[in-house]
Amino acid sequence: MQTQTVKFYSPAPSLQKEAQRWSVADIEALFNLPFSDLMFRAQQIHREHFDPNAVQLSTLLSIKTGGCSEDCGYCPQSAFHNAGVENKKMLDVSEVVKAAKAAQDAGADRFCMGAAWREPSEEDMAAVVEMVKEVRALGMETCATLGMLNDGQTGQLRAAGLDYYNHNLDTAPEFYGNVISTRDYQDRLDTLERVRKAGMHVCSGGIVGMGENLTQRAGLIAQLANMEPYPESVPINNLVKVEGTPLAEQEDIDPLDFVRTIAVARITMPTARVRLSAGRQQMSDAIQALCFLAGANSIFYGDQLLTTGNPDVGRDRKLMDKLGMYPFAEKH
Ligand code: SAM
Ligand code: DTB
Ligand code: SF4
Repeated sequence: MQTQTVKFYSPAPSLQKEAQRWSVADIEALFNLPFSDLMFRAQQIHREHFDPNAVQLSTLLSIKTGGCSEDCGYCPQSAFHNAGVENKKMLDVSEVVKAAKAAQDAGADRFCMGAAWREPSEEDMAAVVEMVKEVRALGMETCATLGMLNDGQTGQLRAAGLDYYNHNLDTAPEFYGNVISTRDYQDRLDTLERVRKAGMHVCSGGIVGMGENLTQRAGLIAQLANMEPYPESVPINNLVKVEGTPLAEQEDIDPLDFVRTIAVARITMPTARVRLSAGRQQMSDAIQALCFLAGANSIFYGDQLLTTGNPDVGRDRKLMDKLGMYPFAEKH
């Protein structure tokens, strides 16, 4: 299946309603609603903006794995930790295109290329630009997550046809220092602003279950929801605990608190694609179903995230069938 034009599946920023500023207290109050009330509000808002049974499918590929110079406490690819991830050189463009075609054949509409870099070098950029051009030529939406970018780099990626740039805020500003010390929160906000200025869609979210308290979880959502405009894609990751990382022994959060985070993201960012992201392999079908009910309408699709596992295509197809859900791109 090859198409020439690439459709944007997320509403353009101009379609987002007037900005609403959310205080952390407002968001905490949402988290504290009775579960059924929270779910009902999230469903109402979800149905105003989206087909509630359609799910957008993004496939991830790690184009450069391991040996990263940052010290992010959750990440198996950091050179500061010993998570047993083998350092690999960057994939060839042909390998990336092959993986993208396979993802497209399996039904994915967006292909996200991830690299374990603090920021890309000039040489890295030349290869990534080629990858973006070729993946886009397949008729897929393109996304990349390469670390911090300067203005020249955002321009290069936009010119190559990059649709989305993923750069997560990860957590609230107040909790950030507990997890990462090699770059600060403002660096992340600056990169996101450059991405936006260059005309690309923003994909930004975070991780729950790193030991943050409820106010800090609300603080992450407030940061995202108060961006003007807020991100078109919001990945909500449940921490994948990898042995050898500082967060390996972190206590699991109650799965219903994860569902609540999805619902609060949906309510505060009504037109965003809220992605039920890392952590699905460890999640029951029932909790995933609740996440969809809470307004999640996107997943990572394919048996691998970057270095850790994800449900395979067969399991996800079965889950979608069981729930009467379908890939967004197949019906729209
Ligand atoms: N190196 C680039 C960066 O950090 O921006 C891009 C890749 S990095 C792996 C992308 C995101 O993956 C991180 O910001 C984090 O939110 C998420 N991530 C990494 N390890 C994770 C884990 N163990 N569990 C959940 N999410 C994780
Ligand atoms: C995002 O928010 N989650 C993805 C993607 N963006 C790049 C990454 C999850 C990584 C999970 C750990 C791993 O597989 O290495
Ligand atoms: Fe490097 Fe990204 Fe992992 Fe941080 S999250 S250690 S920047 S790959």
